Amino acid sequence: EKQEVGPKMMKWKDRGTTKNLQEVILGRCYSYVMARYPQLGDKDCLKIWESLKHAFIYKNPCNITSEDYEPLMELATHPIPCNKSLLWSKTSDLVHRYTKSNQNFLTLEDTLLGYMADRVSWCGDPSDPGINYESCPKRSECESNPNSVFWKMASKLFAEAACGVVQVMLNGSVEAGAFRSSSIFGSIEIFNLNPDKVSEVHIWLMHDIGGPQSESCSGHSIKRLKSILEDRNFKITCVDNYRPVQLLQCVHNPDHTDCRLCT
Ligand code: N1C
Repeated sequence: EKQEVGPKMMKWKDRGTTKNLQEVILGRCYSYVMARYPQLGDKDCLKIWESLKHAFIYKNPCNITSEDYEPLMELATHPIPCNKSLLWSKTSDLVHRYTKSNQNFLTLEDTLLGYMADRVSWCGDPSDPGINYESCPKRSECESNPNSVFWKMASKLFAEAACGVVQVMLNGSVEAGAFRSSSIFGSIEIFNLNPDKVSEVHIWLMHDIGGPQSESCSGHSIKRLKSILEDRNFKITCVDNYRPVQLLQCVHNPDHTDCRLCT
C-alpha cells in the first residue's frame, strides 16, 4: 500500500531542532531541580516540557511571539538572590567557566530556564510531525523565530529580576567594541534593570590572554554604556581584567606574561 507523503518541511539556514529534545529538556530540568537546587521545590518538569513544546510545535517558525512562551516562563521562574546576577556579552565561554567555579554569581544559564535551553535549539513546522529536525530559521531569515524570541524574553525577565549590585562581563578584545547596542545585553538587558531595585552596575572588561586589548574601561563604547546607565540612575564602576576572572583565563595560559605574578 502506498503511504501518503505530506508537504515537505521548510528548509532554513540554521541547525535544526536538537535530537531527543524532550529527553534533553526533561533530563536537564530534573537534574537542575533535584540535584543542583533541591531548595527550589515544586517544579513540574513534565508540565515545563509540555509548555515549551506547545510554544512552537506545528507553528510557523517565523511567527513566534512572547505570548507563546508566557506559560513556560511562568512555570520555570524562581527567585534570584540580590547581588548575584551576572550579565555578559561576547564572553559566553569565560563567564560560564567563572560561574562554575564561583557559586557567588548566577548567569541566565545558571537559572532553570537558561540551564534547560543552553546550546539547544528548536523550531516547529506546520506539517507533521510539527517539529523541524533538519533546519531552523536564522535571525537574518526572520527575527521572530523560536530561539531568538526565547532568549530575548528570558533575558528581559532575568534583567527585571535583578536586585542590588549587578555584574557585567564584557569582551575588550572584540574589534567592533566591547559594548554593542544591537546585542541582547545592549538592547534588552540594560533597559530592563529596575532602578528601584538595582543600585550599582560593575563592569568587568576582560581581554583575551595574548589577544588584542581593543578596548579598555576608558574606551568609547564603555563611555556610551556608562552614560546610558548613569542616565538611568545606576552607579557604575569598570575594572580592566578583573583579577579573579583573569586567573581563570591563566589556567589555560600559565606561561603568558599577562599571567605572571611578578612582571
Ligand atoms: O547578545 P548578547 O551576547 O549580549 O546576549 C547576552 C546576554 C547575557 O547577559 C545573558 O543574560 O543576554 C542573555 N543571553 C543568554 O543568556 C544566552 N545564552 C545563549 C542571551 N543570549 C544567549 N544565548 C545565545 O547567544 C542566543 O542565541 C543569543 O543570540 C546569543 C547572544 O550572544 P552574545 O552576542 O555573546
